[in-house]
Amino acid sequence: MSSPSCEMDKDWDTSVQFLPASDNKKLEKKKGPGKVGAVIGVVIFLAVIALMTGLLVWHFHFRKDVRVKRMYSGSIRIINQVFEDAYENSSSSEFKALANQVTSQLKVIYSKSPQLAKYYVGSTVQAFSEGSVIAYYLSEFRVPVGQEAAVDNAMSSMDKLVDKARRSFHTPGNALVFEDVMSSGRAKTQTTDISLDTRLLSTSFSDSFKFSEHARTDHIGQIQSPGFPDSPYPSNTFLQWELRADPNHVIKLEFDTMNLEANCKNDFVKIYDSLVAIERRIMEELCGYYSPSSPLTFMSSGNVMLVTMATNDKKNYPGFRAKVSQVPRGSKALTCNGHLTGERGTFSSPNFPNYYPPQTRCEWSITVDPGKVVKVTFRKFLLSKSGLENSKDCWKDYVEVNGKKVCGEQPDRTVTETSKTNTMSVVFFSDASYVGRGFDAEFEAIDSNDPCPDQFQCRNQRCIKKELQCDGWNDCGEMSDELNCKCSSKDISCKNGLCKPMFWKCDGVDDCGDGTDEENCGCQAGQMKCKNNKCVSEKNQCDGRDDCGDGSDELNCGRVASGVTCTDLTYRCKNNKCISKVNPECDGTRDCEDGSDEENCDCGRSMFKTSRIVGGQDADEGEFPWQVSLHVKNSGHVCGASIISPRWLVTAAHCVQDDGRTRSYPTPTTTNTPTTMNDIALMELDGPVTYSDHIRPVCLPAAQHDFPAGNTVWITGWGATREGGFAAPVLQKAQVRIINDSVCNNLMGGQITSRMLCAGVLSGGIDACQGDSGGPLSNPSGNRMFLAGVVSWGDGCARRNKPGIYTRVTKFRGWINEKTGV
Ligand code: 4AZ
Repeated sequence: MSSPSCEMDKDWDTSVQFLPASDNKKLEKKKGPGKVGAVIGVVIFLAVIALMTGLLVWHFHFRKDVRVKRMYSGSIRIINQVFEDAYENSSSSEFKALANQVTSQLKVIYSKSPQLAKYYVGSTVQAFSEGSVIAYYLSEFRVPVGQEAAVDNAMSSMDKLVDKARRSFHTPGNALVFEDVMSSGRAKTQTTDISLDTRLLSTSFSDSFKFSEHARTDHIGQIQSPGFPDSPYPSNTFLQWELRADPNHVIKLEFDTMNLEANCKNDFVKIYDSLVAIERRIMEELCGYYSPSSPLTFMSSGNVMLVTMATNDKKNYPGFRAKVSQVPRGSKALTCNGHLTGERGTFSSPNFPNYYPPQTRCEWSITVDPGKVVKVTFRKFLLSKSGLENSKDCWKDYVEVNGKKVCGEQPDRTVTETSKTNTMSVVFFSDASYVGRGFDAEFEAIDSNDPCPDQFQCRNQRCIKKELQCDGWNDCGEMSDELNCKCSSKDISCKNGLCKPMFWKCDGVDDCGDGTDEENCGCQAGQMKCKNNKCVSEKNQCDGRDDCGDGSDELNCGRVASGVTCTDLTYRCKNNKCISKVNPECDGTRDCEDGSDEENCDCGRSMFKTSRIVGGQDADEGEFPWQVSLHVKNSGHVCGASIISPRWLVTAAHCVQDDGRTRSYPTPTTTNTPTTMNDIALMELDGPVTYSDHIRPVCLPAAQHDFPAGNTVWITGWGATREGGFAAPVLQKAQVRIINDSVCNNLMGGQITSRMLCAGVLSGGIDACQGDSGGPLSNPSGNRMFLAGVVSWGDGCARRNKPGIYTRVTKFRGWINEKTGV
């Protein structure tokens, strides 16, 4: 192999150029140096020297002074002071006197570290709380660029500095005695930035406010964002709420509304298990929308809590409101240790299904009859997701069963453990930051020789009904129930060894994964299949005659035939002539003579390039700009809808019917009694919306628009993320496929009409759910999205063999046009 330098030599050889003789003369001419040339040379030389000197002076003299502001927050326990009520008021003389003492002692502490002493600017005490007295402070440093890590390190060993200062003090009699120092220094395992949230440092807030609330036993306090509920919260503002409880109590913070901008980079609320914003003590960061029907309650570990809110540009969101109360330490909601016995039982993390408090350890010991073993199944497992990068280590919050740690969020009933003896211990641990909703578990005594009586045992120890083995569905979650199967006569034997239900054969979707179920579907060699399932000779295709009887053999024939006979499948131009192209509208090609297929095409596009729903993921901001959240006063989000024009929305009829429970619905234009039949409604807005990057209409399909089975479509919404579950705070998106009408009708017990459209993933797990109703089923076509359906109903959510049912928009295209002009 040749080395790079050899190759370069070779290149050099080939690139040498010899000047022609005429140029030689020119060179000789230039060679004659004039005086002017010499002067210019000297001037340039001096200029270069001066420039370099300047650079060196700047580098050594000034550059070292380029410093960055670094803020650290911390708390310190003062054990030789007794808390006084006046310490809660930062303008009291008692507060000021103690704060002065703390800051001057902090200065001494920082002077014990060379790195800190050099760059220290000053400290301010933010608050005090009981216990004996805890001081919460902010310290500012001006650190030369490049020295940040050294200062972070020094800060992370604050406790050692406090010791050093204590030992070397000529301690005056009245000096404060510090213990439990906690600065926002970097813990060894911590990966987040240790100084304050950089969003706070980079934003210039035009206003900042601080509020205090002391919870009392016989009183429920309330905090809320400014203006709530009558006006949107202010822009470019930083707010803090200091919450305190009596000694030996913890704080319960219960949000009844949380409705902020969806992007946490812009507006956010943070909850801390401290009185200062120490990132190591953050419990949760909230933004976006939380349904009032899903509980959002937090508990502190001590008797203080801090809520902060930061907003940037004006965006008009309502904000939040929360109740503040105190709960005695050791009360029933918080105790979690226990000895459990019996044949079966349940237990859950403290405060479930609400957020568990930080810094909690619980241990349950379960004992069943001798000779039996214990099996624990976690029905819900929702531990904090933070720190999951190293999920194997579970170094933050975890559950430990028989010495095996599990952490993060896990699907329902997928975490199960069986003991080897008749006892089992379960430990729950939450560390100092980030909390989750916790877990809910059941245990039972089982016979170790027959762990799944009359059932099939999966490799992951789950027990499933015997009938579910080899039925084409992945019931175990790891496919062990679908391996080594002999398919029954009711099944398709896929070449790859899987068995799939026979009704999936020839439905236009590759269910086996290897195409077996879509082979030999109907027509003989040399024939084509019409849309109405008739077989006609391939020679009849595009011969100008309707051989199928539904015109499907004359569609998409290369050149667009204009003025063809109009059928249910042809597109009708404005001039009433029909064309043979399938879905010609807004595809960028003018197909109608009058160009009407390309009119009104400013729709169905998001302005951003981007790469509740059950089984979905967060949508990007502006990805589905036609998605609307319909709110009912005091109940928040109830349904989805889609923008079709500046004045009109399409939603589901059942979203706007007044059933007596939910009041104040706007009067809609519905087609009929709003049941699952004709489940579509139009809503006219008071005034037109202004389109923006985040607000745009979806394309309405022509009445003849074809959405064939197998097409991939998007479902979006803020509905429940599992059947019977909670609404999603961030718009969810998921991809599903359109399902063949007759397959769907069989699956849904004959309830499907031609005005409905089915979409889903038949193996279950992805679907629209409660709260998604009225929202769009968006079908991508070219670079636009068309509104194929309106979320309508289903048999539960994401159940296998139970697709979601949508109102088929094409069937209502004429009605929509008649009512709205769109
Ligand atoms: C509902 O209740 C609902 N799985 C919407 C869609 C589906 C089920 C229920 C489809 O709004």
